[in-house]
Amino acid sequence: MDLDPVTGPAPDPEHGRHLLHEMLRIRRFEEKCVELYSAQKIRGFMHLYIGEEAVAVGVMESLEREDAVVATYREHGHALARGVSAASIMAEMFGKVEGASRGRGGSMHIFDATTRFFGGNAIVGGGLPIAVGLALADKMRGRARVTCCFFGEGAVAEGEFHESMNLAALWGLPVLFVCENNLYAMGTHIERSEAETNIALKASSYEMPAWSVDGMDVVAVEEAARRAAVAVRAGTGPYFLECRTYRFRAHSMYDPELYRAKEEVRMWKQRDPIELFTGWLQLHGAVDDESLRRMEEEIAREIAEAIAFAEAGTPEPVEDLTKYVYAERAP
Ligand SMILES: Cc1ncc(C[n+]2csc(CCOP(=O)(O)OP(=O)(O)O)c2C)c(N)n1
Repeated sequence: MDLDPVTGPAPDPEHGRHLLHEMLRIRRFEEKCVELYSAQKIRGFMHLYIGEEAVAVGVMESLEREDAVVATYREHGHALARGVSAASIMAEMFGKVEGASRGRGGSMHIFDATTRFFGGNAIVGGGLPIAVGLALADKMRGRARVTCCFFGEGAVAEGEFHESMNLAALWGLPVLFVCENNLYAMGTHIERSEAETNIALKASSYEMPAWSVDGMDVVAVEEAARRAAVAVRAGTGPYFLECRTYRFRAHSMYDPELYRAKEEVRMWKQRDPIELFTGWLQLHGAVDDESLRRMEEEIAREIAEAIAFAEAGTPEPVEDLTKYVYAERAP
């Protein structure tokens, strides 16, 4: 199956600026995270989403408040685009009680029930059965909701992927599967791990509509995701979207990146989703230097406030270490 020929209408200028703003927020937030990591304010593992912003931002536009989102350990972008506050994400990474997961999960385990953001999951493929379970609950209770599940192409090698595809299709569950195919699972190129590298084709063998889309083009992603979400909400069962993208940074903060050529990275950076979209908006007169400057200022302010909030927070007390391991008794 080839790239789905998405030819949707161009977004109106205001919507276009919103999409750009969201992508820039993620980019600038994570660039700041790199500094904070080097300063040891953020500890533990950290995986950046830089280069892949168009996927989370485009897909999130197709979702409603009542829908659920399940992501991976590379989820700062998904959380921000879903509406989890930058402050609670930053406080989480600082290990503070005020963080989304009380500072217990760190970068990889951001949860926020109010925005129905169900992780943040360190286990490759681990979010898939969770999403299927959430969708099963919606189906059993007759709620017309979508559960959107993001995962990398590395998850396709997991048994959980196949079990989840099978049950979602067999039971007609309302899941929007979004595979973020950035070609590499840590240092392993997809061609070294998959006999069939066409992921949408694999998914379609489970009897669900499956399409590939240019994951560097936020307009194309949004258009494809809207179509998918409408179908899922209408009760036709699961839908699969493969977004072809690329991470510009290393897998995590501890990766010397010896497995890919600098030239390949350079080539992909020419398709930077933010630069592509900014150029497109400029071409259509939707942004100019002044509006871009204001957008950057606004984002910088939001991030500075998030850092101040995280700095001022309280470290999770050691006495509480065993708390929440099991659910507290219901009142
Ligand atoms: C079940 C499991 N196996 C192995 C790992 C180690 N691991 C962490 S990230 C990763 C690669 C996953 O790649 P992909 O799913 O493509 O996501 P990406 O990092 O590219 O976003 C692996 C193998 C893990 N976390 N969980």
